[in-house]
Amino acid sequence: MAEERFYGYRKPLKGRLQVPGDKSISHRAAIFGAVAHGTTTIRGFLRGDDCLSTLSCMRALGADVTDDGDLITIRGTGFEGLKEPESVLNVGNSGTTIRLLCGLLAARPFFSVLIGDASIHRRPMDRVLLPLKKMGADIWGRADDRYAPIAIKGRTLEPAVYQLPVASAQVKSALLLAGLQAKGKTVLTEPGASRDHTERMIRAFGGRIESEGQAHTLIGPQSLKGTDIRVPGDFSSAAFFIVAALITPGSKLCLTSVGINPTRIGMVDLLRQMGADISFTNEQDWNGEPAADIVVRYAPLKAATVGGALIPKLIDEIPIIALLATQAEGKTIIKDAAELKVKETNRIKTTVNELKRIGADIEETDDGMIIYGHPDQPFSGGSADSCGDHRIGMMLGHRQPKG
Ligand code: SPQ
Repeated sequence: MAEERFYGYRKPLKGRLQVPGDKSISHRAAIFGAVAHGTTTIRGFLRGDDCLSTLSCMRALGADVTDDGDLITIRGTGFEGLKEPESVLNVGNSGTTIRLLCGLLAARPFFSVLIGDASIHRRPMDRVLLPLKKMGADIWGRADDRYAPIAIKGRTLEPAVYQLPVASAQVKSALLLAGLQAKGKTVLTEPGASRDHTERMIRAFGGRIESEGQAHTLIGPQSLKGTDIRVPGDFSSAAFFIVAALITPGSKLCLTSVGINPTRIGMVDLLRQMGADISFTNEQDWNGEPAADIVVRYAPLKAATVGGALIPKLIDEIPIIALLATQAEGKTIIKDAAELKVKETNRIKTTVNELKRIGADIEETDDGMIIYGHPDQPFSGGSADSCGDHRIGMMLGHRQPKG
C-alpha cells in the first residue's frame, strides 16, 4: 500500500509532463551558434545557471546573443570573429563550460582567463590541459596545470592524435573544438563511448566528423554554418521523475519529448534489467538527436549489477539509481564508476553518506557502491545535505517522511 511506504509518494503519480531542455546540448548549441557563420536560433535552451554561464562567456567573447525568453538567437561570425574578453570568464559551477572553452580558446589568437566557483577550482583540468599542450597550446592552470584558474595565450595548434585515458565527453569535446580550428587530421580514441552530442552538433552545423567505434576523426580547419536548433528534454532530469513513478505504486507517467540519445540512456537498459516497465513512443529526430515520449509505470524491482561500458551512459544518474536500488529487492552493485569522485562533489561519498544518514543500507567501495534494497522496510529518517551538488539535492528531494 502506498501510504505504508517511507520512500515514494503518498499518492500515485499520473499524467504527462515536459522536463527542461538538455543541459549538455544547450551548452553546445550556445558555443557552436557563436562560432558558426550566420544566424542560429535555439528553442528549448536550458536556462539553468550552468548554461547561462556558457551564454554569458560567449557574449563576453563578442557573440551577438539575444534572448526573448523563448527563443535564443545568435548571430555568429565564425571562430575568427571571437575577440579577447575584457575580463576573466567566470564559468560558475559548470565543468562543461570551462573544459569546452579551454579547447575553443586555445586556438584563438588572444589572452583569456577562466575561473569558476570553489567546486570548479577543485575539479581536475589537467585531463584537458595536457592533450591541448600536446597540440602546441600555451595554456596553464594552478598547481602544475591540475586546476583552475586557467590562463590561455591562444595560438595556432597542431591537430591531435590522442588516446583519452578515460571516457569523457568534456575532454573529447574540448579537443574536437581545438581540432576544428587546427590544420590537418585530428583523431581521438576513447576507451568507452561517452556522450556524443558534440559530434552530432558538428554535423548539424554543416561540419564533417567520422566516428568508427570509439575513434573520432575530423579534418580541420572547418567553417560551420548557423542553423535552427530544438533542444529536447534532458534525460538526466527525466530520470528523477522516472524513479518517482517506479517507487510509487499505481503510478504512470508520460514524459514528453525527452532526448533518448543512446549514449545517454544507459539507465533505461539497467531499469529494464531490474524489471521496470518503461517504453518510448512518438520517436523523432531533433537536429540529429533522437527524442521520444517516455512512458513509465510502477513495477516492483529487483537488484542488479552495473559496471563497464554502461557506466559512461548513466554516470550522471548514479545518485538517483542508488536511491532506486534501496527500493529494489536484493543487493545492487555499482562498479567501475571512479569518475564519480571528480564531479561537482565526490558523488560516491556524498550519495552513500547522505543516504546512510536517513537510514539506507548502503556502503562505499573504491569505484562505486553496494546497496542492499529492502522495499518493505521504512527508512529511519533524519536530515541530509545536498553538499551543493544539484544531482544529490534532486535525489534527496524524493524523500517523503511517513506520517
Ligand atoms: O558540467 P558539469 O558540472 O561537469 O556536469 C555534469 C553534471 O552532472 O551536471 C558532471 F558533473 O555532467 C557532465 C557529465 O558527467 C556533463 C558532460 C557534458 O555535457 O559533456 C559530460 C559528462 O562528463 P564527462 O566525464 O563525460 O566529461
